[in-house]
Amino acid sequence: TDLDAFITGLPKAELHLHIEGSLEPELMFALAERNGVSIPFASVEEVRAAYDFSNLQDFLDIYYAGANVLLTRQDFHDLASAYFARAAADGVVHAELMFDPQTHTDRGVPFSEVIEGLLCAMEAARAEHGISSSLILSFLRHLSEEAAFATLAEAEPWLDRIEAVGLDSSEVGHPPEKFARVFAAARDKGLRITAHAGEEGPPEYVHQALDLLGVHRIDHGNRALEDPALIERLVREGMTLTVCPLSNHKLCVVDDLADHPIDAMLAHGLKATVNSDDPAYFGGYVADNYRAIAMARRLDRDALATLARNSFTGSFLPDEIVAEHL
Ligand code: ES4
Ligand code: ZN
Repeated sequence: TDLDAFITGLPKAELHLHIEGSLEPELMFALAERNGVSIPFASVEEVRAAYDFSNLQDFLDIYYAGANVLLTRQDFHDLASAYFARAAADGVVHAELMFDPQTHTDRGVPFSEVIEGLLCAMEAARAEHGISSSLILSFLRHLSEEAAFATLAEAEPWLDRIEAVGLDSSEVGHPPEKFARVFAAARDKGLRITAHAGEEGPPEYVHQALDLLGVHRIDHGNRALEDPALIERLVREGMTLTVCPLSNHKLCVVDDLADHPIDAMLAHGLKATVNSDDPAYFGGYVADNYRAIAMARRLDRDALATLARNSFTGSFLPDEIVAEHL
């Protein structure tokens, strides 16, 4: 349709994408076989049927189980290559990939295998698809501060190839304040900062991400809308929110996509963006997210263009490169 073509044709940056969340069931089976790893599913259909979540933790349990098939640098390369091919077809020209090293190092997979596989695919994506990309190392917030410090130390040899650090996994009960010191250390190393906040957690966690982590953007941020003073602050600071409509629906952050607050965010003057989060698990890549939210909220082309523009201004690209994309 015309709308599909318009959305695909809009140059977009993807700012909120967990590369482990782009593991499609078909690749999960192929890697399970290649690596001799058993998975708790008999078929691709059975995997897809299990993707029926009522909250974030339901999803995370399955997402971490799926990641068990990833063992070698070739696996991480193949995973990211598949994502880039799909993103290119959607009109993504720049992608900032989150990866969860602890999900792999805790299973005995060396940090080097994870990151070298991803970096190899990123280089190929530039050559094959003209997509630029960078890496965001995300700490798992259900694990300890000490474990996050150990992960930052392991990343040391690759810090010139890591753009930012992030914070993901189970939000409630693991507030940003738990990681204030490790994020200060990351900032001292010149890394940029992002954190999931206000997905399931309260507005207070968004305040903490700003005050205690020094974030340059907020992943999700939906629940900031419950706090008028916080909205005003996010607008004043020009803070980008990386919103993920299909994720929000699948994880019951919103009951119905028709009630999604994306246009309310834009109306407040918030710098909202549209992203896929974990596309293999939530039923679509970035263009699917634009399409779904455009239909559900009757967004016009101006609004879609604003969302796409925000994805560049909210990126960690240098200002002069951002300007080339506007
Ligand atoms: C995630 Cl949707 C979401 N929220 C928090 N942590 C995550 N890790 C992967 N996807
Ligand atoms: Zn996320």
